Amino acid sequence: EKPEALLTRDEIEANKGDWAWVPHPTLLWQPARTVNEDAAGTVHMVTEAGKNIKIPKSRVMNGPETNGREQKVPLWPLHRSVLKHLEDDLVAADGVNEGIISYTLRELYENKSQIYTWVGAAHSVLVAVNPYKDIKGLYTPNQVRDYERPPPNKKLPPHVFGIAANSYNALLRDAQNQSILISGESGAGKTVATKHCLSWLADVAGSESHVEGKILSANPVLEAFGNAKTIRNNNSSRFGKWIEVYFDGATGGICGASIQNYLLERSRVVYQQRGERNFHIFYQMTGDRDICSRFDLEDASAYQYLNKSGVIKANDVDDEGDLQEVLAAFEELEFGQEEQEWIMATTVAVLLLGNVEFSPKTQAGSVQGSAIKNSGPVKRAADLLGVDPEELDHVLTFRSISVRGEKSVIPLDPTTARDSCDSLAKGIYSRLFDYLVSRINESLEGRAGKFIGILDIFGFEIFENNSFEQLCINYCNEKLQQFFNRTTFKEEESLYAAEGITFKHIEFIDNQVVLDLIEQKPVGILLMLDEETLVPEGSNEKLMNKMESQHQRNPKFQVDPHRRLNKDLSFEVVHYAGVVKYDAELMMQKNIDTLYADMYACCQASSEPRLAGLFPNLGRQQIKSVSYKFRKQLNELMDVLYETESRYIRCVKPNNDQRPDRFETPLVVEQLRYSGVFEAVAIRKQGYPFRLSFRQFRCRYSCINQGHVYRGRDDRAVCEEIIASSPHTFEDVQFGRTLVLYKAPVHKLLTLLRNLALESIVPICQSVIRGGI
Ligand code: AOV
Ligand code: MG
Repeated sequence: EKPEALLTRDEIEANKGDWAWVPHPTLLWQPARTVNEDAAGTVHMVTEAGKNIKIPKSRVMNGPETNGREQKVPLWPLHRSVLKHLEDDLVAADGVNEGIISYTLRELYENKSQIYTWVGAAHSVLVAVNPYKDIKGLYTPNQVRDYERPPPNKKLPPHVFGIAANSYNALLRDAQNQSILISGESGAGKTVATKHCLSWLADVAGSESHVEGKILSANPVLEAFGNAKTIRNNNSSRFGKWIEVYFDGATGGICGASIQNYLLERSRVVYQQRGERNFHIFYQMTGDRDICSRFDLEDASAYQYLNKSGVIKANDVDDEGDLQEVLAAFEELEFGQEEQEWIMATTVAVLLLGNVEFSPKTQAGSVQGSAIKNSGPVKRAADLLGVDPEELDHVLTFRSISVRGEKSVIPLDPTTARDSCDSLAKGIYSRLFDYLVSRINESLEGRAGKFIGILDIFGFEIFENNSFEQLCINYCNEKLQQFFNRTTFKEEESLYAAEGITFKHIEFIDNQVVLDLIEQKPVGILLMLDEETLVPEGSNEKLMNKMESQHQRNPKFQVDPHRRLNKDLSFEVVHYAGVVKYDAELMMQKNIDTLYADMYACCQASSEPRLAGLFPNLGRQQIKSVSYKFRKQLNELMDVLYETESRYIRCVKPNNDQRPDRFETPLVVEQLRYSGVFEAVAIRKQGYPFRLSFRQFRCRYSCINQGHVYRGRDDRAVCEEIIASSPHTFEDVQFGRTLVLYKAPVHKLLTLLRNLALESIVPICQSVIRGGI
């Protein structure tokens, strides 16, 4: 460990006056020093850059340290010296507040290209800032090896490999299942982090059967069918996933894996916002000559599902190269030739459904349903799907309904026919995606032994318009946040118990109230939605009224008092990460996952057994809503998670333009709030966030008692003496079984004393630090 840059005595002199974080227009916070306070109650301060500023005393609040949600702008105290040596660990930084945390991340990112930082000494929470560029030497085989076998005397920097390595070591040591929860906004780097974890595990653990190669091959397939260019990310995952990698307890090798997928964004098949694309696979296929001739495909611009958003070629997306990867992955995963053919044929059929045109059929002057204008796409799609073309034509233009047991057939007008054609396309595509996942799972050799699970799932979302999808996503994030808080706090308490020290019960924010609002039986929002979806006369408006009367006294649920007058169907939920306004306008429609019975039956009767298999016989009660299915999946996931030891990667994106070397502090701080980093730090801060082994403490701080000779003595005794013999009073230092534990004020004083000591004895101390004590 190299000695840190030190303050000179002059600098320390110049630092007289209390330092604090004060607001800054673009950086959010900047360090400034108090010069004096006038009689009118104004505090005069000087910023680091030498600028004079004045702040009304009423805005100067010294502490308390916040969880980042304080509305009033406090001045957080700091000592200037702490900025001179930035910590790898946000909890070890002086104090925990937006100022020091954003300053640390920004400095590390901009000046050292260091994108990873720990939150807490346990190295179970990692913040990763997306660099949007390749950082040389960060993921080399040497790096892989370092985290596998840390070289003695080398302190490894925070790294995504560190998270993977800690999980793997804990799995082997404790024979306990492990989890890595990766979160962050769209484009923050979750999927890249997932790949780094998987590739580290594949490299280090390996396997006898080479199953790790298959695990890595699953990715190109899932990304081709489940990722798309969005305005936020050129390779955005439009589904969530949980991957369990299984290990052989005896050899430590990988022996299998399984993947669970969540909430594919099926609406993208038929519609994309301007500037976005459909799923990658469509462009990969329409861009390949061989595939085009085999399936009689045209250029992407010929398809309605691809030519409406204005983008066909996406930057940084190599459709041709990626297709080759997909084909190679199919081979690796042992998908048969004929099976691959079927997957492509089904994908083409989906595209063709988008090109079916409906024209109105009039009878006696009024529209009486519709007729298909162009028979080409329907015939071709029917052929590819293995269904009867006339039957397909019929289910696209008519719907049978039963009224009091009487069956009848009603014609669909062109708009309704178009919509139901879209829902067929979405229904087939999303089932195809499920098929791919389950086939990949078959190929990954199933479950045996202990696992490391990796969750790559959508982070908290607040958009201008939020609907059913955001409600599901944010509900999921509430669940994960609760898990995070509960386990972080439990981990803290159990460490103190293991060290045998006394501590106060740790307080933490539990978001059960919001969770109840969403999921409690029978009146949680999602349950009321399901209920309304089931009743024949249900409507979004009735749902809104019911929710309002049910939850009007719930502080986490808010509606505009004038909403009925304005025919406004929106409500707000106070989430842990902020208030989100949801639009109930289309909630019911979005919650229904069933195709019209005729369409379902048509697909079920397909001569293609694989397609027919995607449409199994359903009992009536089995027809479940999207929300039902997601809640069930999520609760199963939570049950699994609570049985694991968990680690977290909080991915952060530094700007909204996917650009390197641009760190926008307010954007970063907002994401840290959403991801609960401040909360984690706050929980850890309540206890003893600073903890060093006796040996580490001794090496670091023996220099503060100059003249004392500790050679040949027990580490613990030396630590106790360092504290006891200092002329300063250290409040609240605890000596546990293996660690010295203390709080921020002690850390601050120790750092200051060490800096002063090192300054006067730098030459001696440097050699001491290098050689170890
Ligand atoms: P996401 O998974 O969090 O978004 P990705 O993992 O796809 O985000 O990352 C987005 C892009 O950021 C990648 O395509 C890379 O170009 C870049 N990137 C991310 N991490 C790194 C890294 N460690 N080094 C270099 N570049 C990186 V979404 O799936 O949209 O929520 O739904
Ligand atoms: Mg992703």
